[in-house]
Amino acid sequence: MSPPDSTEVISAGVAAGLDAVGVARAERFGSVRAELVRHRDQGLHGGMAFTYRNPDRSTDPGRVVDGARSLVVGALGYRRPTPVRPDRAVGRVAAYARRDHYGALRQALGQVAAMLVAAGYEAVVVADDNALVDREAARRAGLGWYGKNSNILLPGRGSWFVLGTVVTTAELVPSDPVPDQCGPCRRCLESCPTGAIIAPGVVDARRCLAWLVQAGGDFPLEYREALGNRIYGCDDCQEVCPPNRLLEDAGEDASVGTASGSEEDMAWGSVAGGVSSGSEEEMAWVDLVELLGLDDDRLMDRYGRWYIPRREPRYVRRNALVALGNSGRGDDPEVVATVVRYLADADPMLVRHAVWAARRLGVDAAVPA
Ligand code: B12
Ligand code: SF4
Ligand code: SF4
Repeated sequence: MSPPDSTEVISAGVAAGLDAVGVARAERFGSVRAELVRHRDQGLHGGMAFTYRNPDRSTDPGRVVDGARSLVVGALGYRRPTPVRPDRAVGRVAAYARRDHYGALRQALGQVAAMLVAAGYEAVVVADDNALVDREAARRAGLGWYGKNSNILLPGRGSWFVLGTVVTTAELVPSDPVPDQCGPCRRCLESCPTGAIIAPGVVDARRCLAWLVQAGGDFPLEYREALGNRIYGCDDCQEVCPPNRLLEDAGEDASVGTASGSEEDMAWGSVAGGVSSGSEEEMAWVDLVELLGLDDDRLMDRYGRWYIPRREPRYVRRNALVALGNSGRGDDPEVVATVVRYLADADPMLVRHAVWAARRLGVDAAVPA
């Protein structure tokens, strides 16, 4: 079999719709394994499983493909401008969760894997599936550097990218690493609404809103106000980040828009595979009264691709009730009627969040004594 050329493989990734592609040796991620164990020992993982479940496995590409020699790592840009907030009680969805960008990413990486398989090598795609720490693969493949908010930033293009890898037995020439470019900036640490970035590069998941909306149980009382109108994900530490802001202020998106799509799609980044439903406004801003009126099936049809504990729709409702409480719309009869309905819900957890929302909205009279 003829040895594959890194340049050809990278070009194939770009042709498949990826916005950046790099190559790394498939060595163990030794220091990351130690970080995972340290985070877990100190409780910073907040009970998450994901890559923490088995640090030996998620830091060893050889566990994905026996005899792995190289990683081909791809980044796909997902950021589009957040539409103006509608003038009603709405919940905000973080940019990465508005459409199925992971599906699009896997599809593009799948084309790279198919090319390697056709050349006689083994090649397996891993992306956001906990088999490998994706950011470390991206750092090693020279796609970017670890920001102090722990995201990988691509030089000149910022962090609005999802990341994934093809683990392969092919021997490829590795890309050069990217040096740190945060410099003295500390904006993400200073702007996190809950102080979750406890040191440069270290996120305490117990305080991180992006984790708390995905965690089971009651939403912690001390962070309910800080949750604001978010119902899934949190973008604050990326929105304040100067490399991201520079691009937005210039009216450009981080990605180059190589995939097919409408003119608007092209201008605001690639949506390879075009997996989307609903307008940008509907995907970014969810009408809370409407969401809280959906039955389980319809709710999961719309939001089932999110990470929801044990796939129980009650957790999406829990987040929506907190956001409704924070909406400041205690004078809107539909908002009040929704909260009152949940005060009598069969699920005690939702009743507790409805009580909190009623008090926060100043409609305490609705709460039974
Ligand atoms: C668990 C997880 C989470 C958890 C924990 C986040 C975290 N920081 O680990 C929660 C639910 C909070 C989360 C949130 C988000 N996530 Co997430 N998440 C993951 C997941 C499944 C594993 C991450 C992991 O293993 N972390 C392990 C810990 C130890 O690593 P770390 O915190 O990143 O720490 C590293 C650096 O800090 C660095 N480091 C160590 N010391 C120092 C010191 C300095 C000075 C610096 C600068 C760095 C540094 O080394 C550490 C080890 O690699 C990956 C998917 C995957 N399979 O890899 C996606 C992933 C990391 N998430 C992603 C995204 C998009 C997000 C959100 C932006 C989503 C959102 N808008 O809500 C937020 C960002 C929050 C944040 N600031 O990190 C993307 C990141 C893309 C990118 N460009 O970096 C990933 C890679 C998914 C993907 N495949 O695209 N996520
Ligand atoms: S995602 Fe939000 S809560 Fe988590 S570290 Fe970033 S700004 Fe803080
Ligand atoms: S806000 Fe500043 S410190 Fe934080 S990741 Fe961006 S450039 Fe780095």
